[in-house]
Amino acid sequence: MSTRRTRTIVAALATVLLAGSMAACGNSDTGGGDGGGDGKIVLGFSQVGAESGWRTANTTSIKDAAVEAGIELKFDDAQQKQENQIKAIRNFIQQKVDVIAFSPVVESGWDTVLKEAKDAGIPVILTDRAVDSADKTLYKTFLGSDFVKEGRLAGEWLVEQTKTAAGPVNIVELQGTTGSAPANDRKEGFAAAIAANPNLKIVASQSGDFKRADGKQVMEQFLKANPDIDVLFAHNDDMGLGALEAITAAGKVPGKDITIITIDAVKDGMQALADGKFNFIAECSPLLGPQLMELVKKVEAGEEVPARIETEETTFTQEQAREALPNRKY
Ligand code: GZL
Repeated sequence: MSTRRTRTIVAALATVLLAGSMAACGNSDTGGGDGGGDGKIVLGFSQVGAESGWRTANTTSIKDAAVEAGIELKFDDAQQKQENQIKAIRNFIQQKVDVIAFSPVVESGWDTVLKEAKDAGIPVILTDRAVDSADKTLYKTFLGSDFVKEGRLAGEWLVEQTKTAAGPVNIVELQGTTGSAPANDRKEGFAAAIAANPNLKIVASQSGDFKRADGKQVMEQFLKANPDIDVLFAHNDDMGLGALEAITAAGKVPGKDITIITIDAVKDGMQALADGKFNFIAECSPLLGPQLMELVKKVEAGEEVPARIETEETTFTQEQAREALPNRKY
């Protein structure tokens, strides 16, 4: 075989191997993957995972908005592991993307990799969840909800609903992912709202990791250990929906024997609320894609952006859920 032909085959093999190694770096969808050679802005996005209906809707919003905005999206699903997010961010730095955005699965442990992005001259946008870094120059802005407020609204509704209750009101709490901003902040907001009412007692509180199956499992434990549960406060709809199964299996009527308060307002949660199985939901909108893409264009162009952009959202009672359901986008 001629040397030229051998060289051609070797070069082809090397290209295939290189492409394979890039794809093997994680659960990444590298979009066009041409590094923006066509003049498009290239955004590297590290997503928490696919743990809940909220997260699925958030991913759809981001992917659709990138297409709409003409932005090349390199998307990585970290499967709820911080080490995967750090790996993905380092990958994006190596690929010299224009902007990095991510939803940090937990609040702590980001300074080193965010400093690497800063040293590489790549702006970072926090999306959905925040980090506890003291150095605010490590990211350009934080786009997302006020989770303390969501927890407070949930607590305030319960205070209003129980102000004529005679005896103790026993509450169990399904927390979100341990160490995550939404779990920490929702817990803080709810506790602060009920603090002035000593009859409102949190008798058990444990993480269900924002997942339906874990919510069911932990609720089963709560029911075994606490015969008189009056209220469930779940940090998201998915854990509340899992808990519904455990409550029903225990022969109790959700929404009546046990009042259920959740956060998110995804379609399945709103349906449970409309059906009377949930009693109140504080909304947490996942539809961050369009705002994120506008911010990406601004920071890429070197424009100033606000340090904090808070998502607008509301709350729902059973009646309001029945009215809102037909028009819900997620
Ligand atoms: C909140 C988001 C949370 C949702 C959960 O902005 O980070 O993570 O409340 C999701 O449903 O898993």
